[in-house]
Formats: sequence, structure tokens, C-alpha cells
Amino acid sequence: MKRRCFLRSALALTAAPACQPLIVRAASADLPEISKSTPRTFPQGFLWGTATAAYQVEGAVRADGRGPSVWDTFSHTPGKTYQGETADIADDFYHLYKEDVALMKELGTQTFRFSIAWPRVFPEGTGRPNPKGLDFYKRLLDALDSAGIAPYATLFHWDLPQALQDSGGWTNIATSHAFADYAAYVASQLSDRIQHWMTINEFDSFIDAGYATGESAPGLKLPRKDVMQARHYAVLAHGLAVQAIRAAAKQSIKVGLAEDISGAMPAIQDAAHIRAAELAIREINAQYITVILEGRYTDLYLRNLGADAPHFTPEELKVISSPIDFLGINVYTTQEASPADTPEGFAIIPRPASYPHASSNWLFVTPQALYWTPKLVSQIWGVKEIYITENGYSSEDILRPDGRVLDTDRIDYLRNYLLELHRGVSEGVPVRGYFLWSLLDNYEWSDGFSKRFGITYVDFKTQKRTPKLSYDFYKDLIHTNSVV
Ligand code: GBH
Repeated sequence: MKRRCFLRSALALTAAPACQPLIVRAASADLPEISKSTPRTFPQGFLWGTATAAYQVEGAVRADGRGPSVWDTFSHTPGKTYQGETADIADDFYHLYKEDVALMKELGTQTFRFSIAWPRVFPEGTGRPNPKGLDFYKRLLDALDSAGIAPYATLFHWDLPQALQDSGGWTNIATSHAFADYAAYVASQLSDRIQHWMTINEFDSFIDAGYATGESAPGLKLPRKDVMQARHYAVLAHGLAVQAIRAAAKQSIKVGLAEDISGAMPAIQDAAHIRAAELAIREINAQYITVILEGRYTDLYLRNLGADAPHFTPEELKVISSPIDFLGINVYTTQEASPADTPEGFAIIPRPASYPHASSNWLFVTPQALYWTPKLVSQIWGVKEIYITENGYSSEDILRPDGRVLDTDRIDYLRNYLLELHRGVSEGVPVRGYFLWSLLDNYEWSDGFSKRFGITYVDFKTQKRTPKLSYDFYKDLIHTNSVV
């Protein structure tokens, strides 16, 4: 490509026709020698996928007997979400799933992570199942099957049936048992077609944000003691569901969960900082992944909580730590740890104000998170099978008059993160697959539609899908199984 052409189009976004080649994807055979000579190739069989969640994409909130969830209530309450936006329609994935599976097929992904909406299957949370609700997932599985894409299903991605919230939601142990019953039922119906199951997605986002800060559904601000108990009932629900899924399964299946582990990485790479990051990960996640993998709350966690510590029994801790087959971790960002002369033995370094972030201001750009988080997790707990169940970037995407979305910042983010993932995998960190969040722009919870995470642009008025430049980037990456 001629340099003059590059400069001209870099200066003026509306490229002159002579510069068209700039945005035409090169066939891999045309790649310059330098790329060919330095491919960072992933192991054969490494799985590439995309991820979504029911409430964020499905829409059709009243179709076929679906009951209301806490997110319907929350998003319809004035002042709770960006411009009062709800996911009543979202991406209308409920009706357009075939088109979206075709997008996955074209992309070349081998896997798809989605969630099953509890209120579609049990509109009241418990009681009589609603076969029509489950039928949607059967249709989706049919479409995935014909496209040769393996399903990875999450049973709970924050859409708690409102009826359960009305009797206390996660502050009531009955919800943990209701979740296990729901999990058993779905596994009995779909385990012949789904091999990989995740119980729960990201505890912090529906417990701490839902019951303590009130930023997420159900939007409560309860006393600390109640929130600590809710945390305990949520991990208990996970453990009960692990057992229930295994008992109900019709074939040999694998059970795990998807957790946004609060990451920590060494601020600089020396032994003392690496040790500090290990201590930090274990302690900051004491209430969730640590108790799940160790079967006990850390002393420090219980001590710091004092009278607000949760009530629990040894039997419950056994259930919570039921063996899992794989660990899914959602990796967006991380924090830097350094050694400290305190009981914790580590300190988290406050972020400088100039720290770069995505369109979502919590999403600090830390490519090394994809190296350190899985590496430290496998080091601390000896986890043998890890999936990156989410990683992605919100960008101020613009649909240009020529119909393209040139999301170069997302490409840069993905390339840098995946180079770090490659570094870890090459060293033997047992990551088996990666799910990009997300296939589609979708309903970003309390941020409504204002934050776009997709590699496919969605016009929420017309439901038209437009693959972004990052879709082409990911497609090439999957085809070559390498980051270049
Ligand atoms: C995931 O959560 C979700 O699983 C997914 O549904 C979501 O769409 C996606 O990522 C993108 O957000 O207290 O201001 O620092 C992301 C995890 C979101 C958890 C932001 C922590 C912190 C907000 N996080 N949140 S803040």
C-alpha cells in the first residue's frame, strides 16, 4: 500500500476512492512476510467463541409465558438505568437467533456461550415448568448444532424471577434450593445436547451491586450483615446446582461457573510482587471463588466482618466446594498489587487518574490481565481447566455513511490481550478456550444501550446487524488460530 494513500486516509476519515484498499481485508496469502514469520499460534483444538446473556439480547420478555425477572422490574423503575432503557426488545435474539447463529458460523467460532433465562423456564421461579420457554433453547440448540457450534450454557446471568425476589431473593436460602431445582430440571431436559454447564455468572454483580450499592437489580441497599448472608446463599446455590446437574445429567457432562475474579497482577514482575498478587487474589475473592475452591472462608475475611460474618455450617461449606470440572473466568481488567507490611501482606495500588480505559469507565485497559489472572488462578488453586468465559471492550462505535464500523480501538485491545493470553498458554497455563464478549452490541445493564461491546454493530431501531472491523480481525484470528 502506498504511504501517501495511508496518510491521506488517516488524516481524513472519509477515505478517497483511491484509498479504498486500506479498508479491504487482505487475504491471508497476501499478508506481508513479517506477519507470516511471527505468528503466535495457539495449541490445536483451542476453542474460540463468543458470549451473550439472555436478558441482554433476547427481548421478547412477555413471549410464550415468560415470567418477570428482577431486571424487568428494575429497568422499568424510573431513574435506574441509562435514559430509562429496558431490554424489552434488546437484540430480539429470541426471534433473530438464526441470523445470529449464521454470523457465528461465518466468523468460524467453534463454541457459543449463552445463558438460559430462569423466568422462561419457571415463570414463578419454582413450581410448574413452562415447556414453551424451554422450547426456545431447543430451537437455539438445533441452529447451533446445524452450524457445528458447541453450546456452553450458563444457568443464571442475573435474571432472577421476580416472584423469588418478592420473598427475599438471595437473602433467603429458599432461593438457593429453588436454583438447584431449576438447574436439575434444565439438565434433565437438555443435558443430552449440552455438555458444558456453568451455574452462575459473576456473583459480585448481582449480590454486591444488587443488595449493597443498589446499582443493579433488585436495586437494594441492605445492611452489611444481610449482604454477607446473601453472598453465602449465592455460593451455596452454586454448589447445590453443581450436584443437581450431575445427578440429572443424561451423559457425561462438565460443570463449572463463570466468575469475574477480582484480579490482581504484580505491579512489577519480581518475586515479591508476584507473591503479593497471589495473596491479593485469594483474599479479595474470599467470599466467592476462594470459598468455592477451598471450602472455607479465609480467617481474615471472617475476622474483618466480625458480627456481620455469614452464618454457615460445615455441611454447607462441603456443598459450596463440590468439585467442578472447569473454571470460567471473565477477564476485563485487573489491579496492580505490591507487597505490604500488613496482616494482608499486600496492597492494591490506587490507579493514576491518567490510566487508560474503554468507553465504560470501569474498564481499565490492562492486557496483562489475560496473562496473570489465569496463571495465578492455576498456581494458587491448581485449576486444571480454565476458559476465558468473557473478554471484550466497549467502544464509541460509529456506523459510517459507507456502512462500516472501523473499531480500531477494540482491535488494538483484543490484539494486546490475546498476545498476553498466548504468552500464558505457551507457558502451559491451562486455558482451553476464549469467549469474546460480545457477538452483538446489546443491553449493557444499567448503562442501557449506551455502551457497545459487540463485534457486530446493532441498530436497535431496525435490528440490522453490521459486522465491525473487529469481526474481520477475530475471523482471521480464528482461521489462522494465531494472533499476528
Ligand atoms: C460482565 O460484567 C457481564 O457478565 C456481562 O453481562 C456484561 O455485559 C459485560 O461484562 C460487560 O460489562 O463499580 O463502577 O467499577 C462485567 C463486570 C462490570 C463488574 C462493572 C464490575 C464494576 C463497576 N463488571 N462492574 S464499578
